[in-house]
Amino acid sequence: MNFNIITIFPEMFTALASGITGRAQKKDLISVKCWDLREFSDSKHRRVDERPYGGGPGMVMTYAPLKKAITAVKQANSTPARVIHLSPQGKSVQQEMLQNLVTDNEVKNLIFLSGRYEGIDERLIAEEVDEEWSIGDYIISGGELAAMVVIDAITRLLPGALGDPESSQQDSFSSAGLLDYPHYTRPEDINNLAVPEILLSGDHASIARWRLKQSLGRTWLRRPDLLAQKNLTNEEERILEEFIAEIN
Ligand code: 9WO
Repeated sequence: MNFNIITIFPEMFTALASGITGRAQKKDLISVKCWDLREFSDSKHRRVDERPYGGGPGMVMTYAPLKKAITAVKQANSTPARVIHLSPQGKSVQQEMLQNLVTDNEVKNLIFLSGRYEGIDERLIAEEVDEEWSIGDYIISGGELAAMVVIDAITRLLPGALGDPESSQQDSFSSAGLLDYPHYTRPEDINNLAVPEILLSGDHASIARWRLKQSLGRTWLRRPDLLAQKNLTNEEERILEEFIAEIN
């Protein structure tokens, strides 16, 4: 997957050199290319913003540099690119849509527009943006961090990006659509808080069932909205009922 980011803060994306996204870049599973929007400005002072029509506070990112940058990125890629604007007005990013993007294998080049100031001239969005994505209902200072969140989430889904021990199938929201079960490691005694006995038993089938019960139970308690979207098997229903019966 090729990630292109159009931004006035390209240096922020050095964060992706760490961890799984860093390793994926070294393995050539992904590329991360930042395009400094100011380099596409025709003005002497490399301006990319102007005051809003209609007045009000702040500045708006102008059409021309963004249009030139998008054209340059598309020319640099041999196959079609999808232009994605990170914005609170977008559709909310979900694990399933990212999984479909990777599985369908249709788009290999993504262009993320990371807005700053008060936002982007609406005509650029109308003419050039294919999709608007939101990572959640909060305002941050610009689209860069949102782009990095999405890049990280997509990268984890690419075959070979995770080492065996990290296998993504067990994550929260993996194919199962359930929250994760609780984890324990050494030491066995911490302030008299016990490790659940079953985890010390060596009985792998029972451990797997206990973990599923915890996942179902925590999702029921904390994210009933997620559970409502799922069709539980009869066995899962039984295990969840057990969890509920065991509360107090
Ligand atoms: C500011 C604002 C003020 C009052 C009412 C609504 C408002 N929306 C915004 C706004 O969206 N500001 C943006 C800040 C302008 C472009 C960059 N910014 C941004 C992107 N903030 N948060 C995001 C973002 C992107 C993706 N997912 C979540 C948040």
